[in-house]
Amino acid sequence: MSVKIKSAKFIKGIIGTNPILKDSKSQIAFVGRSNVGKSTLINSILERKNLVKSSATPGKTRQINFFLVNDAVYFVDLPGYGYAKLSQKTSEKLRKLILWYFTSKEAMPKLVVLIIDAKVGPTELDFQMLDILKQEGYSVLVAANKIDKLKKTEIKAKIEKIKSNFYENLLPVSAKNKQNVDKLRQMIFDFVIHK
Ligand SMILES: Nc1nc2c(ncn2[C@@H]2O[C@H](COP(=O)(O)OP(=O)(O)OP(=O)(O)O)[C@@H](O)[C@H]2O)c(=O)[nH]1
Ligand SMILES: [Mg+2]
Repeated sequence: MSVKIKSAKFIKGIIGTNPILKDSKSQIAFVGRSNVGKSTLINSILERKNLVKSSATPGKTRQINFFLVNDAVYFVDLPGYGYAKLSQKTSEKLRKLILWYFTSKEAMPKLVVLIIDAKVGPTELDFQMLDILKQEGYSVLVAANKIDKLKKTEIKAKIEKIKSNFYENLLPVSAKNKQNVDKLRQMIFDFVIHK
């Protein structure tokens, strides 16, 4: 049966240890390079236009934001990594915050959706992120976003290449034109329900 989003609301943004992490509800984490479309993709999955603030200026998400979906699971929007224009101090802070979320054993998301740019392909920082997620033993699903930027004829080859070089469990999507977003939503909820 297909999932319906009955409710989705912002609960809080955290920058360190917090009681919400002890909540029994599962967390689905969304992580990726700054500007890759994490916030836009969450809005598309949740069928909300502006629940999560997305922006043309990268580096805007500075906290780990928790959204409660169907009163059952948290969607967790993390700050992006790798945005060169932030001050050294700010980008180091964000890097540590992301690392803390995945390695402190306080959060332990049930599923991590690692978002990469389908046109750019996986970057060095994406490889590093994937290594950390694997080391920590998380279940990972990679979403290759912005496929609307690729020519129809090049999508297949590009995606196959990313699958073999980077990660097999990958779904090409477009948060902008909603391509495969229903499928991604379904994969996420099937995972939460069955695991
Ligand atoms: N063409 C295209 N643009 C997209 C897509 N998804 C997001 N964008 C655009 O990419 C830019 C960044 O989107 P965000 O959702 O704010 O990206 P983010 O990953 O949350 O960025 P940070 O919070 O800075 O880490 C915005 O201008 C979006 O409109 C997509 O599927 N296709
Ligand atoms: Mg964002």
